[in-house]
Amino acid sequence: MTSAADLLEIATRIAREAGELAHRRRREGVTVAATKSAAADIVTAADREVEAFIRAELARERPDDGFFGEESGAEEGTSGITWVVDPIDGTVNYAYGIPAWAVSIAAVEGTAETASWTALAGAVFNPVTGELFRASRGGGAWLGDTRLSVGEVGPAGGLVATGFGYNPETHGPALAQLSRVMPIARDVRRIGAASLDLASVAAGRVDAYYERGTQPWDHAAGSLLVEEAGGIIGGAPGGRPGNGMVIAAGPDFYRRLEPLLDYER
Ligand code: LIP
Repeated sequence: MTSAADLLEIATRIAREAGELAHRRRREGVTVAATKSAAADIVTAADREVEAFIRAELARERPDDGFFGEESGAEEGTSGITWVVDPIDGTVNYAYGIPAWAVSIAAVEGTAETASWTALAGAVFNPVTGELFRASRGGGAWLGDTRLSVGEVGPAGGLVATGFGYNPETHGPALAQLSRVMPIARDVRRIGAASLDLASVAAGRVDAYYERGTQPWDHAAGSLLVEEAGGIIGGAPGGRPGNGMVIAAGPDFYRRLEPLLDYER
């Protein structure tokens, strides 16, 4: 049985190498290879190349594990461990040259597709800033030598990060929801990469993050960062972030934020 620390070592090495590859490709120019759910929902050639690199590295190091990636889909393994991968989270930022995108790699126990999983190790690497956030279950969340912990929210309210998916039908309800959150918010941020939103909660750079419609590859690694930094992760279904809503905050602010959000409890 491999320890969470061993899985984390693999995740961090591959995240770093994959991030450097994505960063090199960014400097050479961005090629939009396809669109997905909407014209704004793009896939670049680098998304595909970087995911193929990560998949090949994992297959070499951990041939019995499953894989679940944003660009190339799922493959069952036999070990009970699945790697949940977003090669470039924040692809729109990547395409525009906004330095907020990251490689997100998590090792989870269970089947990621059904959201019935427990993350054991996670790495989120932003190659532009050089920051590599990492966590293993029971081993804490870290940025370099600094152990991360969620922030304390003062009387000015919490700094709240959120996101809006690509489906225009969800935008009206999302804005209505945001207007309910504003009274408890110091201000609102839209960072544009769910993994970095979650890393920011873990690091106390924002006090909360919520978004509807994120996928396991967007939040698997970041959710573990938040939990290991003393925060709460919630949403549907069953309190685990699924395809519905992901909510992340320190315990006190979570209790204030969660009742304001619309999702199937
Ligand atoms: C994106 C997220 C972003 C969210 C988008 C999308 P991608 O991931 O991180 O925060 O609002 O809907 O899922 O597609 O860039 O990997």
